[in-house]
Amino acid sequence: MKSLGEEAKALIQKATDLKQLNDIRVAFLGKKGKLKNILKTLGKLSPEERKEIGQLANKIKEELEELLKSQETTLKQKALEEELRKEKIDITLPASWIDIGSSHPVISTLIGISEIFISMGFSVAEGPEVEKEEYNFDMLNIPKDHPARDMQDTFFLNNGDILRTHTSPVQVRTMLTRKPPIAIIAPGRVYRKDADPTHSPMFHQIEGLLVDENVTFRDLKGILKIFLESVFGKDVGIRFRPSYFPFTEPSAEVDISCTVCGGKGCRVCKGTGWLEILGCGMVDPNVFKAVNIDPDKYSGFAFGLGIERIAMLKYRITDIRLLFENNMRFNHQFKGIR
Ligand code: 2NL
Repeated sequence: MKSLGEEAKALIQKATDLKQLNDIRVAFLGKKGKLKNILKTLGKLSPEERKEIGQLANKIKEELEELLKSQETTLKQKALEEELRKEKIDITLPASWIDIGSSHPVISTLIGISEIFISMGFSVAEGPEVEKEEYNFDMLNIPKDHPARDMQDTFFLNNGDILRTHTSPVQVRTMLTRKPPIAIIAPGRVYRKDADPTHSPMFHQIEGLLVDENVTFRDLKGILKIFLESVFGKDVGIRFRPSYFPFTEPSAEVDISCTVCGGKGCRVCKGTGWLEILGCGMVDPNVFKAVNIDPDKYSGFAFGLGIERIAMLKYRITDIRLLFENNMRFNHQFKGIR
């Protein structure tokens, strides 16, 4: 019985997993195990011998159970450590990239400008990009032989319609369907046959129109001053230069002091200290007549500006084509901007 005990102890210590340990338990201490088999032969012994052997058997049984238990604890601990080692997560590995989109610089500029005019009471008007020559040219006092209509400047469709060359037709449509007072801005895409570092065949414009009784050039100057100072800062220089547009009389072009050199003269302003930023004027009476608004009762001002030009100044972009290539290395630089 003693040698049986030693044999069992040796096996328990050599066991490498919990199943082996359980097999040993069954083989030695089970109902049909080796220890029980010996105890079954005790019938032939005297009561004293039986007592002594019985006590020995109990002692061996207790020792084995204790050993089994401690070996079981050791093996369970080892198994856990092995599991933890295998399942270890390397938290220094870079996380998978979640690509979140963002507003395009042209669109954030367009929204920013729109909000300034909305804050002054203008509402946003929209219209089709495929237009009638009537709305895009005729009603704006642009003569049939005007060079702007030329095939070289305007995209013509086979049915005689065109892609709008400015957003003015939106204001024409508004004046045809609504009575003054009118205070609208018309932001959107426009199209001209032009392509170089500062011209794109598709670009964005915002035009504004205000029509009411007694609207003056002073109202125009005041609105544009508020607008330009809120985009370029309170200290921006502003000047109005006489100009010509078929749809306004008088007309002016508006310059701001150069945003790069502050007016000293640099490459961006070509040494002049000024940047041309928008065109404007008082709505020509011929335009009012074309849309059935009485020019003796009403007056109005209008203005137009290119969004890309403003965005390029704001973000110091020197080639307009970067705005439309949709190279993600370019676009990603505008993340977090509005
Ligand atoms: C520019 C100049 C301008 C207008 C647009 C306009 C519209 C109507 C009537 C009268 Cl319906 N005028 N629009 C007026 C003056 C200038 O745009 O340089 N745009 C980029």
